[in-house]
This record gives sequence, C-alpha cells and structure tokens, in this order.
Amino acid sequence: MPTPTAENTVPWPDAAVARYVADGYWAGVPLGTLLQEVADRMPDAPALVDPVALDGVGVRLTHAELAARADAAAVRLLELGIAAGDRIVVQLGNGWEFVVLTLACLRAGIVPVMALPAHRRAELAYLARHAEAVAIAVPDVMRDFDHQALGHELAAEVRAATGADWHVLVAGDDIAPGSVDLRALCGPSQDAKADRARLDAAAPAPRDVAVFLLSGGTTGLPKLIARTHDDYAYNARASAEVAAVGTDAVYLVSLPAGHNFPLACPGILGALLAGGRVVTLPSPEPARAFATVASEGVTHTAVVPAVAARWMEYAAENGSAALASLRVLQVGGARLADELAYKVKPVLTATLQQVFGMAEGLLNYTRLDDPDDIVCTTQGRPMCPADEVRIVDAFDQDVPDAQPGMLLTRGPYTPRGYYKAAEQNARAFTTDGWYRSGDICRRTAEGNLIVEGRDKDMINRGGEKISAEEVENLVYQLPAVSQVAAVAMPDRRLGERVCLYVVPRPGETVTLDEVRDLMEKIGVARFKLPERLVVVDELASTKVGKIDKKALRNDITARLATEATV
Ligand code: OOB
Repeated sequence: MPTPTAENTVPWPDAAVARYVADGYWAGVPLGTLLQEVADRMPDAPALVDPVALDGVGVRLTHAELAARADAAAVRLLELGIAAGDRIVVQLGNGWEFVVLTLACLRAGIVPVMALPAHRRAELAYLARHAEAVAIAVPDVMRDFDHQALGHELAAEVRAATGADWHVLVAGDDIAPGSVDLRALCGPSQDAKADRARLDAAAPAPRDVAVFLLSGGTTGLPKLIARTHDDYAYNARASAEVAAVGTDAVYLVSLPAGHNFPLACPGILGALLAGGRVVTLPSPEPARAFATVASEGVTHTAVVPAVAARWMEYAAENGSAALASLRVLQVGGARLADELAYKVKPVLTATLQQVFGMAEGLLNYTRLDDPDDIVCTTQGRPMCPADEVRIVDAFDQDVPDAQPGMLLTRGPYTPRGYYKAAEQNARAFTTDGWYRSGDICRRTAEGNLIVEGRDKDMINRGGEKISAEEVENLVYQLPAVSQVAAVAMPDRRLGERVCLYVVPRPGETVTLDEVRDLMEKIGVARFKLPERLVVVDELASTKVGKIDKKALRNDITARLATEATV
C-alpha cells in the first residue's frame, strides 16, 4: 500500500525506473542500510567531528559509533510514537545532532523536512502544515533567537487545530518542560544489536521518500522536493566520485547542512558513504574555518561564491598556510564570476570545482582534471550519463549549441514533480516530465554549461534563494501599498540583494523600515528582507500588461551606477 507521502509525489514512469535500475544508478538499498554497511566495513575509522559542541570539548564519533547512535536515536523516535513515513521539520544548526538525527530518520523511514536555521514562524508553520509533520527539531537558542519557544508555539497551534500529539525536539543546554532532549535522544545505544535488528527488519523501501528538500523558491510558498532513498543515494555516491571524496576525505560542512549542496553533493552523506569523515562548523566565518581546516586536516569543502570571496580576502591578509590539506574547494549555489574563479587556486591553493546544482536534482560539476579555462569559465557538466539536458527557446524548441536558452532536465535523481503541488507542477514540468529549471544557460562545444541568467522570478542573495512573489505577497499586507515588485539588485559582495519598487496609494507613503518591520512581525527569514525601496508613480509593464521586471532591474542597476560615480 502506498504511504501517504508517496501518494502525493510524482513517480518516475516505469520505463525510466527500469532503465535506472538496469544501468545501476538505483541500487535498491535504503540510505540507512548503506551507511550501516560502511560502518561494518570500517568501524573504527573516524566519521564525525563537531569541534565546537559541548562548549568546545567537541564530539568525535567513529563510523561504528555513529551508526549505533543513529540506530539508538531511530528506536527512541519510534518509541516516542513517531512512525515510519511520518515527517519531522528539522531546523538545526550545523552540529553532530543534525547528523545523528538525519541518519536516525533515514534508518527508521521517518522523513526529515530540511528547513534552514534562518527560517522563522511563517516558513516553519507552513512547512509543518504542508508536510503534515508530527514534530520539529530545533536548537534551544541560536544567534539570540529562541527557537525552542517558537517550536512550542507551533506545537500548541497544531495541537489546538488537530488534537494531534506534537513533539518539540531540542538540541541545547536549556531543555524546557515538554521538550524532548535531542542530545539524550542522540546519545549512545543501550543495546546496539537489538536496535539494529529492529530497524533492519522494518527498513524503508528504496523507492520511499528519504528526505524533503526545499525548492529554491519562485512561488508564493516554498515547494517540497521528495527525494527517494534510491535517487538520493545515487546523488551522494556519484557526487563523491566526481569530487574524489574517498575513505581519506575529511569534508567540512559550514553552509547550512539541510541544503542539498552540503548535505549530498557529496556533502555529509557522500562523505560518510565513501567511508570518509565529516567535520561540522556552525558557519563559514573565515578565522575559525581556516583554523579548523588546519586542525582537522580538511580535504574538501563546499561554499557559495560570497564565502569564497571572503576566504580569499582573509587569505590575502593572513596567508593560506592553514589550508595546506585542502584539496578541493567546491563553489556553487550562485554564479561565480570568472575573475574570482581564476584566483581560487593561486590564493587558496585548493583545486576549484564549480557546482551548478539544484535541490530539484540535476548536478553539474567541473571535473578535477579539467583545464583551468573550463574550471574557471563554466559551471561544469551533468554528473550522470543518464542526465538529460535540453536548452530551449520560449517555444520549447532546442537552440543550437553556444546559444543561450532555458535549461530543461530529466534524470535518475531529478524527481518528476513537487510534493502535493499539482498546480505548480503543471508549470514547472513539461507534460513529458522535464523540469523547467528557469536557468538561462549556454552549452559549450565540450558540453559544459555556462549559467547566463535566469527566467524565473527569484532573487539569489549569495546562494540564498528568495521568491519575489513571496516577498510581494507579504508587502501587499501594508494598506498603503498599491503596487509592488521585488527585483534583484546587483551587489558586489552577495551577487544580488532584494530591491522593492513600490507605488503607494494616493496620499500615502511607504518606507523600507515599515516593510522590514512588517516582515519581521510576520516572522520570515531575515535574508528575505528587502534592502532598498524605490518609490515610483507607476511600474513599467510589458506588452502583455505584466510588470516589466527586466526594466526594473535595469533601472536599479542604472541608479546604483549613478550613485557610485557621484
Ligand atoms: C543549489 O540549489 P538550490 O535549489 O538552492 O538553487 C538552485 C538554483 C539553480 O536553479 C540556479 O538558479 C542557482 O540556484 N545556481 C547557480 C549555481 N548553482 C546554483 N547559478 C549559477 N551558478 C551556479 N554554480 O543552489 C545547489 C544545489 C546543489 C549543489 C549546488 C547548489
């Protein structure tokens, strides 16, 4: 019988499934079992290091210890009444608890919904509702925000609305009454053999949903991407190969761990599946990141272009000797400028790997042995021979190589639709299952892709994706607003920031502070707050009467250029 989760996903067609299985991309083994097998092969190898946990004492686990803890935590979740197929919203900082809880979910068939630490009430309430979650996992306090209190507010609302039992799992020192102590839940096993036997007997099916990732955001509300054990295991395994992550790899995760890039490209899962080691840090702040690379012998890590730039500035001032062990620096999530790309190797000494990926699936990588010009001027090529990529015009007709067009894709780790989103699916996928990425790309003669822009209403703020529509819907709650448009304004540091164009109602005024206050009051992630507001009498419109965002982007670019020269 299909699980409720599976009922709301869009399966790959049978013929595609048969091909992916026959060609070995889908191995038919759930992720949790694959990780157990690694622990069996190399029990004593280090698997997880959280150097800042427990007030700097740190947590270090071998593969056997990590696997046993994951099993113990899985059993404890089941004993709380959380069952296979249930969903947990996971909003944890980067640390050992995130890793143990995620592996526990994979073992038990519980599906983590990967929220970001920056999310607030609006996003979390929506995710909990849309995924019909039964629990949320949060830190007690992070960056001065009381996540535990918000968790309990959400729990009270769900209980009042549905009468359902709802759990607040909390990682931290301050465990309030009614919270589940996540550190205790992720503690050592009492009976590792018994835990394992119980979980092995009820392992999820390989085609079941393993995790829910969040879409980069082009619609009013984020969409959920159901990644299955089979497809996500391939995603992580094949990424590890392309990034040369093997048993001797030490992978540093400093981007938010619930994002696809540091989670599975190859990220945490790829490093663990390869028998390597994961080191967690709460942020990519350069002084601590460099010191950690040196002390832990980090070989691989993933950053967004804005962080790569900060690291290069830091290295220019402090030298790069601390990075001696770093072999591969993956950069992705937003377009890396060619000039910056050419500096990575000389300044940071590591080999650059550009990653053009998406939570929806398709991953493009430059290869480690590609010539410098390819590594520094392209965003790589698809990871898998079975990835299908088309570059098309506005009529979905293929354009010749070297011409820009919109990227469509299908493949063994690109699901055919969002979770419970028939209406959006009709727009975001073609009738024959191609995902419309909204990215405008060019394919070079060698088959590499260059990201030239995009044809989707999204703002990419240093790798954090912001839906223009979501921001606009919030701003329309201000009575003084007649019309609003959110557009990307260019920024040297972050690539883009959110700029608002507002037409106030007659006789009214609207200020940036009012907009930001409103959004904070509603409770949305701070990275979505507009950073500039331009008041205008009317918004330019296109021939078909839609707001002309291209004209607005050009307008803000021109304004910034004039200001820079004054
Ligand atoms: C990654 O995933 P998402 O889901 O946060 O965002 C996907 C979108 C892409 O469609 C593209 O618009 C943009 O982010 N993007 C890039 C890029 N990498 C992602 N644009 C230009 N150059 C790049 N290198 O961002 C993501 C997922 C897995 C691995 C890496 C990144």
